[in-house]
Amino acid sequence: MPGSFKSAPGVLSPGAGFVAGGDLNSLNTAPERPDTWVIGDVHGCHATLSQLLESLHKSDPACHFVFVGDLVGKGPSSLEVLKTVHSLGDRAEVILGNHDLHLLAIHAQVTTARAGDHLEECLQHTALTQPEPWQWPRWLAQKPLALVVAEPSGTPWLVVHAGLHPQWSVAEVMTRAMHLSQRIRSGDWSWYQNPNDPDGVTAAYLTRVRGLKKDLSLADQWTGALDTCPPTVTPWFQVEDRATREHATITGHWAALGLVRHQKHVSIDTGCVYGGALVALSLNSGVTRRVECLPEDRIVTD
Ligand SMILES: [Mn+2]
Repeated sequence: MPGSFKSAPGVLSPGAGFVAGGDLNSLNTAPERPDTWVIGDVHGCHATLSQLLESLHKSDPACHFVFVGDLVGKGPSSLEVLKTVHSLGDRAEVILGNHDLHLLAIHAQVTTARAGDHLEECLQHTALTQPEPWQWPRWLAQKPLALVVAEPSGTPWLVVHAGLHPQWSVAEVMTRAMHLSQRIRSGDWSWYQNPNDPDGVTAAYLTRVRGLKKDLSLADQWTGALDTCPPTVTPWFQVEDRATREHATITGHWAALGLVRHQKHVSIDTGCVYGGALVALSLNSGVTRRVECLPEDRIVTD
């Protein structure tokens, strides 16, 4: 298919041009080539996602999508989100987030659901549909933890869910992500939440990092906006001499941050499930589309 983008694992060649470091504020125009839209944390907000996809389809019927992770968890309709993204076939790629890993880990019986996960439908679906041909665990477990969106005429984008260890190069990120993926696909979960396992360290940075302490360990307690940053903590993307600072990167995960650009990094989680919005970033033009959270998707407090 035109614009089909399968190549080496973890590398996406969408056939869609983009300007690395494009202007977020520039006006959108009808694309000459199919675009690739990077979509923020969906968190089970199916109604809002459907509206965003419909809007993008309308203006660019052949576009591709990269989901920045956390398709599931918190919101009301995680199973419907998985089904919808799966139905996009090879027009969509998904990066695993911490909540996606949590769902897979519950399914693998290495952890249990927490209050507020709202993953019951997903877990029931697996039990009820065997041996149906499509089951989300097998599909989700194949998804990468890091993706390079390559385009011959531009600088590639690196997409991960949360962020990067400041000392890791792009090559090291991809190697680490690939190694962790192999363990997930083989059903080995002994690394999960294990800081003494190198793959557990990879998962911690790629899917959970926000702030870093001076020794570059995770400052897990801080999840707030930039102006609430404790004096001993630095946001991962602001660490001086970060190995990937010259590389265009996109992440989600950090709802309190909102849509933020720092040098060549763009953060696109605008907290849909908390009543914010779901955002899509165009790799062609750098413009964003946003759909405000629909009432049926708002987080249910329990
Ligand atoms: Mn997350």
